[in-house]
This record gives sequence, C-alpha cells and structure tokens, in this order.
Amino acid sequence: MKVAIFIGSASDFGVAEEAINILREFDVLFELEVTSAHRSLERTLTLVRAFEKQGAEVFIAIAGESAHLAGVVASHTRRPVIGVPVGGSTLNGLDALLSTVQMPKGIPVACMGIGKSGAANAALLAIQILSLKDASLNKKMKEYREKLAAQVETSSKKVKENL
Ligand code: RP5
Repeated sequence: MKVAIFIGSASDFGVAEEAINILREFDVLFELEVTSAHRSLERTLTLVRAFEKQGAEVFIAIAGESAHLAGVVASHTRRPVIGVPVGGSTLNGLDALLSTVQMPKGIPVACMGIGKSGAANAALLAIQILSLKDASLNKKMKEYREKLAAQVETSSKKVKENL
C-alpha cells in the first residue's frame, strides 16, 4: 500500500471516489478508512501509525466543515499529507478550505481545492510524489498529461466546427 486515504465521515465518500478512481487508473495501491479527528481521535492516530508501518508514503485526508483531519494527521507523521476540503456545508466548504489551508507554521498540509476536483488532484499530487522514486509511474503521469493536452486540441476543433 502506497497511499492512505482518510475520510472524516462516510458522507465524504462521494468526494473520495474521485481520488480512488485516479489511483486505480494508475494502479497505485491504497487503503481507505473513515476516521474523524474529533469523533475518533485515538482511532485516527492508531491508523496513522499502522499505515506508516504498512508502507504508506503519502496520506490524503478528506473532511468537511471545521476540518482538522488533515492537520491532525500531519502533526502525527512526517510523510506528506494532502488535505481535501469537502463542500456542501452551511458555508459551502469555505469553512473546510480555510481550516485545511491555514495550517500554522511548522506542520504543513498540501491543501487542494474544494470537493471532487480537489480529491482528483490530491490523487494526482500523491502520484507525482511517488513518481519521484518510480520511473514507470512517472511515465504513466507523462502519458496522462499528454492525453489531457490531446483532449484540449480535440475540444478546440469541435468548438471551431460550430463557429
Ligand atoms: C466532518 O463533518 C466530516 O468530514 C464531514 O464532511 C462533516 C459532516 O459529517 P457527518 O455529519 O455527515 O458525519 O467531520
């Protein structure tokens, strides 16, 4: 297992699926657990230690509202932690964004955008981190980027056909 994903609640799973899809596309092994920084702190800390032992090189923490899951995970590991704020709250995810991005100096969290795009980007960033030591993963990422660029060209042609 290379990537550990924590979601603060089962209600965050729809967002986490975006990260899972990307990790599967790149054949990156991951584990996912529902665990909360405030509802199940001890479980969260136990899981961080267990996943480190199992070889997790990057942690992804996905949570909403006053989201401190990523920060708590980051304070208990020196491996990179990527935080994904979940939308849909009273403040539409702005609460989670600010509490994830505004980590006090010393314990960094790489904060993604709110919601599904943020979760997909979290997986891509995790893969880029793993790619530093994995040439075949690096090659897959290069091909992924080339595919994105080709899609832009295709969509440009389609748009121009309708001018
Ligand atoms: C956070 O509170 C979770 O990450 C979730 O996004 C939010 C709401 O949780 P539930 O009330 O749906 O369990 O801890």
